[in-house]
Amino acid sequence: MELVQSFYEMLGISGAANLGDLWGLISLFYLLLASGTLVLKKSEPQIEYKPEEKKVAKEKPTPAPIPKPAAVPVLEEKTEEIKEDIPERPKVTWGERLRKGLSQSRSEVWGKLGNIFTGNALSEDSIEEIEELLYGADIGPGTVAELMDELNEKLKKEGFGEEQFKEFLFNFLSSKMDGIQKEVSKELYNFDPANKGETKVIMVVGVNGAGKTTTIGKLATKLTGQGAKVVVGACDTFRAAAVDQLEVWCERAGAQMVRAKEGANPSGVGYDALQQAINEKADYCILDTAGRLHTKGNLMEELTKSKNVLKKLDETAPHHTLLVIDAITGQNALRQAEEFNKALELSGLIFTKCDGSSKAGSAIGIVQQLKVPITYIGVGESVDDLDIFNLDEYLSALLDMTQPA
Ligand SMILES: Nc1nc2c(ncn2[C@@H]2O[C@H](COP(=O)(O)OP(=O)(O)OP(=O)(O)O)[C@@H](O)[C@H]2O)c(=O)[nH]1
Ligand SMILES: [Mg+2]
Repeated sequence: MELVQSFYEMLGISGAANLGDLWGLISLFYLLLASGTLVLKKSEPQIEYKPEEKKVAKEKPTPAPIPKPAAVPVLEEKTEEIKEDIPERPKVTWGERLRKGLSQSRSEVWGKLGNIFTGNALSEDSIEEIEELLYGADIGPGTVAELMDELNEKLKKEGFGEEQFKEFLFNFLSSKMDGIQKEVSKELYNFDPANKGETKVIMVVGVNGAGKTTTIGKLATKLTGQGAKVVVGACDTFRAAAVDQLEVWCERAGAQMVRAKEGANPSGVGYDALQQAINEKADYCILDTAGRLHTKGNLMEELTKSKNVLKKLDETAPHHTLLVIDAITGQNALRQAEEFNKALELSGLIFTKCDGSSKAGSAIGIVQQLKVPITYIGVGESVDDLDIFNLDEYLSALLDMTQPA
């Protein structure tokens, strides 16, 4: 109180100080103190942004939480589910390739034959149409005459429609080839490991461009795929490109290739290839010969010589002499086959390009005439477009029937 009174005197205020004045003064003091603190706080510098702190935070990211072990099986289950959902690309089967390949032959001849049957009795004109189509199908005039005789008998029967006609054709054509087709040696397409190292020689012949080299490439691939060791002789010494083409196929197939020594003749290459195959205990020795016209006597003689020279190394060689025929050749194919057979005693035929516009009938005619079976059939240029010739499969694809069980 005395302090208040002396404060009054200092300021020249008259009158005695009381308790209210004291409290008023204390309140004023606190008010001044509070506002002073506020002013001081406002004038304080702001805390600066420290980039270092941020950098540190960037370099050391918060580690990802360790997954709980319990979550692992759940993840695996999910993966399996996804795998199951992805559809596998369907593989084109041989049967499908064959049917597709023969589609032109079907639409141009064999399908047309079926369409003639409408359910009613056939007119004379329709029967003539059938005969004409068959002549055009290259099955040979003798076979057509025989077929027509049998067909005329069948036509007299009630209810002989398209289905019965197809069945009749199937049985007729099959009976012409069946016995001969049974003679195909299995070793041509089935490598038997029990015969490992017993070199089988396959000599491949034919006119120019028939498909010999391509077929050899496909065949070598089939055999090496079964674990066989294959040596291929490049006996086409006329064209350098022929050797290059064969080399590409051999590399793909994993087969060895023997090429000509300088100045060597084709029979020399065949001899060298067989020698190498025997030395290396190869399972197959396949010889690719140069294409030639069956009418060129000297070239046909050269083939006979090439075949005979192999006997110096193995008197049973060649074990198979296969003629490659371009299916589109038609009736001329029979002439070719006859000449090659005369010179070489063919053991088998290979029909190539059956995916083209062939009438497909020449195959039937040649087998019947020469009594030589078809071993392989080619329906395209890719490696999978060659397979064993199966008569039932071939005829049902040609006639668009389901294959008999
Ligand atoms: N569409 C089709 N083409 C084929 C088939 N087989 C072979 N070819 C093709 O026919 C052509 C001739 O085939 P090559 O294998 O060179 O015939 P080649 O008999 O060795 O010929 P040369 O050695 O000249 O006598 C090539 O373009 C092959 O791709 C087949 O089955 N279908
Ligand atoms: Mg060739």
